[in-house]
Amino acid sequence: MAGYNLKEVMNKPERLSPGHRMCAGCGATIGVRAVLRALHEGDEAVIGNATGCLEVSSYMYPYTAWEDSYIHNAFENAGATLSGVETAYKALKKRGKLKDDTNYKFITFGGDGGTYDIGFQSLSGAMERGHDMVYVCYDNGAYMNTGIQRSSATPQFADTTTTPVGSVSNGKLQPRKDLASIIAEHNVPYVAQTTFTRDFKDIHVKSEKAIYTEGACFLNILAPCPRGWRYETAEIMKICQLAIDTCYWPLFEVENGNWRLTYEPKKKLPIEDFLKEQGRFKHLFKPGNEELIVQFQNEVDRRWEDLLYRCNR
Ligand SMILES: Cc1ncc(C[n+]2csc(CCOP(=O)(O)OP(=O)(O)O)c2C)c(N)n1
Ligand code: SF4
Ligand SMILES: [Mg+2]
Repeated sequence: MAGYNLKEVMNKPERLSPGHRMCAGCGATIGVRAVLRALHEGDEAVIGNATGCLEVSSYMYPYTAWEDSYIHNAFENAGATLSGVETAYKALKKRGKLKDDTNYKFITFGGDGGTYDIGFQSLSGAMERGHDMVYVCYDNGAYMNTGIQRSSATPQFADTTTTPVGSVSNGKLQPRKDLASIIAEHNVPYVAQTTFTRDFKDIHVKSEKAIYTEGACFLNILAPCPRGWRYETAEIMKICQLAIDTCYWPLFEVENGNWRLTYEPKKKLPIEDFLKEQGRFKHLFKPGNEELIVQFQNEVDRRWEDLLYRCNR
């Protein structure tokens, strides 16, 4: 984006105010604040939020950290709730029943459990119907709020409370679902995968595109959870950089069916560099488990090659 200025973007008024009860350094809140900074001055948002850490900790009636209108909905229906609100807004506007001409944007946030798994049908329906809204998944790779249970976003071999590592188990059996690709197959105008880079430009540009592209748009944000991933809170930026430099979490966008890489590491790092920073993968580094890391690497490579092919590289 021409003219991106980190200082200017960071100095915009906060739309998720401090004082919420998320853990320090939680990727979910960093993601929400980054997305909402892409709203243009004067525009307002209606926020939908599936149950999860974000909702439980930012909105405890009668208290709220949200500066915009906010609807907490059940796990299953974040997509349906906001698509209904967006349709009602359009209908009222058409009938001239809105008092002012404020421009409203419709943004839903859901965790990976609420998005990849339980709310998947609702998300898929909203995307397929083409509502003018953005669905943002903050993917921390497990059901964190209820005690770190595995979801279909959890990476293979991760130690979670429902895939506990021990004498008979090496953690989760299956590799993670590739949700961004699945949503891209809905023929929506904009899908992107992002996380936190040093200058936050990637997430800012993609959020702005998603919010201001007409139609149903989807953002998938890798949002590390220091508690569930077991790393030192202050290391979040290092973790995100390793996620993209190992190609575990490639940065890409799909605009009207055209796939594009938005970051290509100068040197693709081995997956160990990402895994070794996190307690949930500690067992992979025990003697005798080398083959598991090879398996993880092979899956990362296979998906990366597939992405390069889609991007005509
Ligand atoms: C239908 C239903 N099942 C289970 C729950 C309990 N529950 C509340 S939050 C949560 C975890 C949410 O996980 P995720 O969507 O990944 O968000 P995170 O907590 O990781 O932010 C669960 C299982 C619920 N509220 N509703
Ligand atoms: S448990 Fe994880 S996702 Fe939940 S608030 Fe804490 S850091 Fe964030
Ligand atoms: Mg989660």
